[in-house]
Amino acid sequence: MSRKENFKPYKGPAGGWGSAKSVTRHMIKQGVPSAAAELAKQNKQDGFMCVSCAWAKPQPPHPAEFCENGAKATFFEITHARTTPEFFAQHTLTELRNWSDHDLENEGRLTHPMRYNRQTDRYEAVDWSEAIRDIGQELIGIRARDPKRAVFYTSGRASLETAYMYQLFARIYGNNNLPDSSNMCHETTSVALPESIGVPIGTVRLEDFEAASTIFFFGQNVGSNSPRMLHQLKDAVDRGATIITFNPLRERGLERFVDPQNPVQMLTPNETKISTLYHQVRAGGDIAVIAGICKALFDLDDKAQEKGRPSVFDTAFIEEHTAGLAHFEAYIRQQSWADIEREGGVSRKDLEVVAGIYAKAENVIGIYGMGLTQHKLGIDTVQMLVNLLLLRGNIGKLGAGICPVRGHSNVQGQRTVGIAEKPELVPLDKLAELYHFEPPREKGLNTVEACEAIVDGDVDAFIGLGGNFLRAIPDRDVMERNWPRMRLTVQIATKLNRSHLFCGDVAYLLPCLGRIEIDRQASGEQLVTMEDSTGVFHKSRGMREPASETLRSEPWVVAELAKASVGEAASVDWDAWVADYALVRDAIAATFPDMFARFNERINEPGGFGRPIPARERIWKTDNGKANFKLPQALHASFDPGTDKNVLRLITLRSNDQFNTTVYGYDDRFRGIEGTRMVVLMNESDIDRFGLSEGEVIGMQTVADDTVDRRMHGFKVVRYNIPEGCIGAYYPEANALIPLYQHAQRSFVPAAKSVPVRVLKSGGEAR
Ligand SMILES: Nc1nc2c(c(=O)[nH]1)N[C@H]1C(S)=C(S)[C@@H](COP(=O)(O)OP(=O)(O)OC[C@H]3O[C@@H](n4cnc5c(=O)[nH]c(N)nc54)[C@H](O)[C@@H]3O)O[C@H]1N2
Ligand SMILES: Nc1nc2c(c(=O)[nH]1)N[C@H]1C(S)=C(S)[C@@H](COP(=O)(O)OP(=O)(O)OC[C@H]3O[C@@H](n4cnc5c(=O)[nH]c(N)nc54)[C@H](O)[C@@H]3O)O[C@H]1N2
Ligand SMILES: [Mo]
Repeated sequence: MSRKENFKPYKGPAGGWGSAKSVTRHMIKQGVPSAAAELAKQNKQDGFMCVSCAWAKPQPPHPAEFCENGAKATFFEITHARTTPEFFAQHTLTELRNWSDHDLENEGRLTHPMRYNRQTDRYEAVDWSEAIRDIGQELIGIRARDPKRAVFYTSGRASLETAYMYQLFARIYGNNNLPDSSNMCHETTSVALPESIGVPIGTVRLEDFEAASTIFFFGQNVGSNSPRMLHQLKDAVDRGATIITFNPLRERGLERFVDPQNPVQMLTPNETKISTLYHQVRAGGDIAVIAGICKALFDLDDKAQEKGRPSVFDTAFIEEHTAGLAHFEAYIRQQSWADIEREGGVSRKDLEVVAGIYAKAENVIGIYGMGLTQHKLGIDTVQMLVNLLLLRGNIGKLGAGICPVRGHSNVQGQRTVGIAEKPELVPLDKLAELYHFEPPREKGLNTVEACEAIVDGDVDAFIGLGGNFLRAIPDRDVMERNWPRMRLTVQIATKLNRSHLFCGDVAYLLPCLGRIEIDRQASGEQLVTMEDSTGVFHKSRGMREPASETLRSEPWVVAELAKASVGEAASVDWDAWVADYALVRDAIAATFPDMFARFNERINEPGGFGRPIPARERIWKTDNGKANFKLPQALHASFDPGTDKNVLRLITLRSNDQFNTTVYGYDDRFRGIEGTRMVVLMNESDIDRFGLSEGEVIGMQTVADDTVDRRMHGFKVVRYNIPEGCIGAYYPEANALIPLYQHAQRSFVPAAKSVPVRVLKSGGEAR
């Protein structure tokens, strides 16, 4: 398919008519011109929760509580297109491996359970009963050899009910090998925040946005990835709040917004300017930037002391609630401005202005995303942001707090109900008591470790509950080569993707219902539940007829696989659970009574119900019972020490036309890139320095410590406003460049936001 390519800066705001036009185009493309009924129910109490991002759902909702990208996600899921057994009869997997991510998923919804036939290199339709029996037998064989040789992956879309059943299945099987998409995402948060403030999740709720006077925005692209938050930001700005953004790219959603649902704003030239100050930090430079703000605060405080004025710090809060300030102060005072400016790429003067604003701000929220978590020192970076908030008591009061913006719609909730490779996070004794089996106590594999184990030949079975594992992980080429060495691969999915094109000896592709579809079981139509980014649980009820009669629900598939492989190993009434999901919710409540007591009753409250977040009440569930100031190990968070000027920091990015590996189209409107995703965004001075020209096609080679040669070709140079020494390319296209071992320390989140690379001219020599 040839597309018109175009690169020119986008002049419009986020939202606005561009958004309205894009929504209409995608609705027509997916053959669902009458999707208005679905959109009206999106993120509503009596409707379904959006399958796109996890942002909070306000109560009462806006009349239309969906955004451009949420609408695209809905159309893409309720599409009229179908990927049928006839389709698979026509195409070998070898052939399909030449298809793009977009073209694979654009074939539409999967309709039948399929088994791979290696002789014909094709998927062939199979009965559910046969598929389940065969997979069950394989799993029994592998379990007899060693139950630790199976991996149970989850992508963050599955409901709380499915996730609870799935983790129980894995544990009865005999391992904690429950890697999750959050291992590539906010696991950094889940390690950093407990050490600092004693909770694994953010402390901010929607009401805090109404009382915040200043909002820090670090490394999150709100206009593309959580656009509904623009409503809260616009309201905050309209009220006079200051938003200060740190991002290497000038992301349009953080600059200007026109509410596409506000007729007055749509018809008049009124845009809301979102960020008051916008600083283009170097990739991996946030520790330095925050250290600079803190340093300026200590200077301001010195001056206040000299003049006998009150401290700029919340000394009462620090005294009563925190530990480690003295060390932190000593560390900050030691850092030189020269180092801070070099590593962060933001000037002392600019950071002093930020510190001046912060010193006067009453209530401050710190928001962040993948720009902080996906670095070698991601944990240190998140903890630095917490340090900054703690200095002025900005955790545990109205209008303030830390706000990690989660990705998938239920990724946070899956962790809450037991999808975790870390056994200490799960009440295993409770599971033992409820289901009469001995849960495994040994730590399981996270995503990076699962990949390493597959490469080492230590995994026999991979079960994927949604997602596109092979496309989302680092070191794609290495992983695709090693994948077929497994005995059994099972993918439970709604749409065909590249992960389904690599098969173990025995391989199945099992199609399931999506969340927007009606889920009918013995006791009637079912609802499911999820947790949003702010720790609030919501119910979700499907409303559309299933894409095919042959689809089964995720709880059904999980229950059948469990029955066929470990049916006798514990006392779980899988059939009763599938017949009535309310019983699964009762089981969740019995397992996690602090969070889910009276689950079935409370889930009907308008707006759902929130889980307890002790740090919100200034109760610190840390080892020492305090909120802790933590010292970073270095001022830059990257693997690249930044000394060789020919090594660039590659940021892998999402466009405005994708949800992770699901590529809706090729237009990244906000960045002015149309018709292609194979681009590399470069600063003008780097283009000149390397003797390149705009539009030239180049390659990249990773600077790595091992012997694997990671290089990719075919990226078109686009002149872009990005700091010198930093370049951008799209995820997942560039993932073959990321080494598996380049992950955040301790959280194992792949360091996808500053991959050290060299530029290769088309001939191949490195520059
Ligand atoms: N429409 C849509 N919505 C989505 C998704 C999607 O793909 N499409 N994905 C979902 C998922 S799973 C997730 S996790 C979230 C992801 O949402 P985000 O957290 O927004 O993730 P990214 O788009 O990967 O990049 C975040 C931003 O970090 C900036 N950045 C890169 N490096 C640095 C750095 O070193 N410092 C700073 N300060 N900034 C940096 C980038 O320029 C970019 O603007 O969105 C979720 N929502
Ligand atoms: N370089 C780089 N790599 C990254 C990132 C990055 O920023 N840069 N981001 C990382 C992050 S934050 C994440 S979360 C991961 C994402 O990794 P994954 O969660 O594994 O990937 P997705 O692209 O979200 O998965 C899409 C597939 O999910 C299936 N699916 C969709 N809906 C359903 C459903 O309801 N049920 C089932 N069973 N299947 C469904 C469809 O088949 C679809 O093809 O990628 C990570 N990888
Ligand atoms: Mo994510």
